[in-house]
Amino acid sequence: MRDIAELIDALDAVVAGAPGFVDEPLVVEAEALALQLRRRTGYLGGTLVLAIVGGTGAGKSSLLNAIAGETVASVSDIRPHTHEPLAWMPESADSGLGALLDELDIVVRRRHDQFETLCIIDLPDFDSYAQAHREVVERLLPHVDAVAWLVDPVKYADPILHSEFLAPVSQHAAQFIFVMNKMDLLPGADHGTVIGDFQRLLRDDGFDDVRVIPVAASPIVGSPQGIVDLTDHLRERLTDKRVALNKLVHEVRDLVRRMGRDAGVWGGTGDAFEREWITTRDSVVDGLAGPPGSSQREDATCRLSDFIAALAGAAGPRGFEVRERMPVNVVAQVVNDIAATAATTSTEARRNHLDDTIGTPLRSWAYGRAVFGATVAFAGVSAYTVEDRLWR
Ligand SMILES: Nc1nc2c(ncn2[C@@H]2O[C@H](COP(=O)(O)OP(=O)(O)OP(=O)(O)O)[C@@H](O)[C@H]2O)c(=O)[nH]1
Ligand SMILES: [Mg+2]
Repeated sequence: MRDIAELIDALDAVVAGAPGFVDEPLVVEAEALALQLRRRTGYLGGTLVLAIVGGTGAGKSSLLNAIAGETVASVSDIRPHTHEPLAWMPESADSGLGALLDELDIVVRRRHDQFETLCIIDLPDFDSYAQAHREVVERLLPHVDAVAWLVDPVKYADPILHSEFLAPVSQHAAQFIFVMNKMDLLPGADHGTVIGDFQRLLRDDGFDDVRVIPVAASPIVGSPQGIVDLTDHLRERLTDKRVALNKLVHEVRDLVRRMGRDAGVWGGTGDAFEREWITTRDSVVDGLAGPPGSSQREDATCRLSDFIAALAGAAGPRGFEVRERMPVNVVAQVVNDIAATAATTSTEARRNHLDDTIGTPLRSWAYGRAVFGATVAFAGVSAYTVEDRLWR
């Protein structure tokens, strides 16, 4: 179990195996939860995946380098520069992250051990303002946790940027982080005005209460500025993400537990069945060979009904299913038949008869439940594992 995607698979397996074992409303609830988990946008794992997007020359590669504290991505004055997307990913990332990058066709990957829960994707400039630009972002949105939209103090107000790219994706506002780079090009006194103006334009685009983080990823003079504010913000987002995922994992665990309880699979019906049944069957057949009315026969009958009662008891709320499969009159009929033929048939034949009439139907019930029990147990263990990894 490496990440939440696998937990969802485990939940799906429980949902698939549940009909017939679990009450319908619980199955419906589990289906809805699995769907909710699958529809959740963002990367389903304990790492925050951030894509940096923005026009060519905004400083996307420079920003990644500033966060990394070293040159990870190549930077140039020649536009456009980055031609291939690049992922800066934790050394210890879960396997799901590699699968995500495969899915996004991101081949260039730089490993790091600095910020072990952060993966940053530096994207090439997509021929600014072409339809393709927005499509790339829209394709990314369901897979990444956040998109950092990078602008600079010169181009932030470009009407096409707002009408063509930002306004159409404003329904995803929660996933966006706006970063204004190259703040060193502005006099300090103008910082507030320019940031405020950008925020106003974003509000008009449909991004309410949006925060703009000012940075200078590669200032002409001095070292990068504002990077700590940005990384602090990313850490907060990661915490929020983990809390939200944790809540979902808890819901999965609780639901799986309720399904297991409803199905009676915690009672351990299954593996013990064979051993118990063989002993019961043989002693019942032997006992029923005793003389009519003898205590031997009575004991044998009791042993058989005790076996059925124990199975029903272990199934908890589903015990009635055992009674339905094996009504008292059917059991009485089988007992009579075996007793009546004791003198004329072999022990083997009578054992086979008891197997066919009582053992086999109960066995299929108990084994089906045991298989479902294993599925439930796997999902339960998966939920614990994911929770553990989420906070590690
Ligand atoms: N003055 C100043 N220049 C910066 C800053 N950040 C980046 N630059 C410069 O802006 C230019 C473009 O930077 P890149 O990081 O290559 O920009 P990019 O967005 O990755 O560009 P593409 O790969 O073409 O999409 C480079 O010359 C950087 O040195 C900054 O904070 N201040
Ligand atoms: Mg670049």
